[in-house]
Amino acid sequence: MQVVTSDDHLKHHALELDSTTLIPSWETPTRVDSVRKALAADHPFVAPRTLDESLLHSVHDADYLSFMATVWERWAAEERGPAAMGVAWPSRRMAGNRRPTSLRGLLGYHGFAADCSVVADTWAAAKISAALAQTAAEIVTGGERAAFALCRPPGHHATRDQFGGYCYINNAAIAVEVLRRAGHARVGVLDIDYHHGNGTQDIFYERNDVFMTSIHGDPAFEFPYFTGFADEIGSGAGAGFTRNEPLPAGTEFEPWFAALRRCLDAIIDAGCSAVVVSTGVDTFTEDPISQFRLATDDYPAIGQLVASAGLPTVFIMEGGYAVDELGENVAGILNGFEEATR
Ligand code: Q9C
Ligand code: ZN
Repeated sequence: MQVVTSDDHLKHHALELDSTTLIPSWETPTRVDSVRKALAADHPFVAPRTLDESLLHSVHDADYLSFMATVWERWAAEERGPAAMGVAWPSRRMAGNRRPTSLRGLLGYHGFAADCSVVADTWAAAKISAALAQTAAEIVTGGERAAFALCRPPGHHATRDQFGGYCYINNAAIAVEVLRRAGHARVGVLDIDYHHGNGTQDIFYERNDVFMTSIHGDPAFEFPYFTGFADEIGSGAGAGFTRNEPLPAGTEFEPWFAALRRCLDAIIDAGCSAVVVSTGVDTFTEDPISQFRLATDDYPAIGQLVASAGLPTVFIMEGGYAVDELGENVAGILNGFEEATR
């Protein structure tokens, strides 16, 4: 399977608030090395094509995009330290829909979590990451059965107008738009990252041309805490086109895999003609920030099941922080998929 990858992520390494200390983000540059090492022998690496900026505008609001393009410059001019992040976010019983003018205000307005900051090279890296997703989707619309975008930074937490959860541009949504523009009338999203794909859900919540599914740590205890409950099913034209599978801490492979079957069945039943897999492997038992118990040996079966749907498939890298095993776990999914399609 073609793996779309680039070195342009390397200079992006944000800081995150851990308890009361700013630490280097768990979302590290070394993650890409781990995945490349595990894929190098069996899969060709290809470079990204030029980003089609109109895709960014299909997925994100114009005021968010213009803010993100200039936030680091503004931050550096005000000399506020090594990483730009908010201190206050619109919250319950605040109207929350008026856009402030100051840098501090805008960082809160266009962000939603203190685990995520902007450094000098963040926006450049995020745009390349989006180009990786675009390219993988174009490889699939060009006739390949599947492709993998080794995206970094990840994307599934980024909403139409907010960064958070290590995500700035929603790469999975970019891939969906490429598939839609190429004529796929309805596209499924299978978000298997440990965390709820709140950003992807937000972007497509009122649409019936995208069927969004996510399996994740129950937001009652896990980040992003406020979305991903089973009763979130879409609204307006999109009612019934979102499916959430929140699961308890300590979930093992068997119940997790049963949830995956339900999601894939729902995508097939909805008549989707292509699928985007938000491929997080922070479901791994040894993940340092997550609480599911999948084993390295479990990952090939995930790829096999996804392949059994028979659909053109775009895999997008999301989370996974056990860096030593990250590559092997991703390779398990992709190799399982390929073995089942051979
Ligand atoms: N102390 C993705 O997997 N912050 N994002 C955790 C840990 C939230 C993860 C803080 C994790 C976001 C793409
Ligand atoms: Zn995650």
